[in-house]
Amino acid sequence: MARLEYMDVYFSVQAFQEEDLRGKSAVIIDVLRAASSMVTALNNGARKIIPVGAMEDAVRIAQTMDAKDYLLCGEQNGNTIEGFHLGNSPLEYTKEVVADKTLIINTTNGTKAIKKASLANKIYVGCFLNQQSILEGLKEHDDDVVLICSGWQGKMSLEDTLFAGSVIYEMCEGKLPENTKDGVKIAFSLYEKYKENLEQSIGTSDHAIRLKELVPDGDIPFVCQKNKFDVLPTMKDGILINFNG
Ligand code: 3SL
Repeated sequence: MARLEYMDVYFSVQAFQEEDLRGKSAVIIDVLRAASSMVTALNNGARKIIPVGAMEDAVRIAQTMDAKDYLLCGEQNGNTIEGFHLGNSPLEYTKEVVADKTLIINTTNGTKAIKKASLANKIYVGCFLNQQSILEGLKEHDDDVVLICSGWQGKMSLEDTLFAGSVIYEMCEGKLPENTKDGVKIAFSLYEKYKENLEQSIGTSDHAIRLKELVPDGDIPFVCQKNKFDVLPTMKDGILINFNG
């Protein structure tokens, strides 16, 4: 069982070094929207996901595969990348589109956080949609845990911090012990403040405002749903699979 006093929260991809994660378990959080899209895709039958840190890597990996087996996915500045099959809205990742496919995904912050976490013992991908599966996964081992908020280009983001806070809140049943790290206290306190109005507060976050002109209206309410999918995206040899699948 992961213990709260050894847990920490990093608030952006740039807030940690690869070495910080050695021997620990990491939960990569990107509520808007990479984690939400990956969790939805795995729930809807995607065979596996290959997260990449750069567009060229996505194209290079695709060239080694049969065209019928993969989809190139992701975003650049919130928009679908030219020549890619799917953007980064979880609403695009339906059964009809993703079942049995390998998804090669490149996003601005989320996939970079996953790649940077490569020294961690275990790497999970989490968001509100699979919160309960993350909590169950963290009960399975004694590793120290870091919750990594992808944020936006080095800045913290409200929605990722709220999810980190929500995980912490559930782990301590709403009563945070004093002997926790600053990051844990910050995320917990923020969640306590906004927990009754999650969708509204995320809907007015910097990231949501930035996305307003670019993405379907349904993205925000969709990503705010808790425990919609029993999916535990787990990295194995550079590939994300559903550990619960
Ligand atoms: O930064 C990311 O990884 C994306 O999830 C950002 S966006 O919401 O698709 O713009």
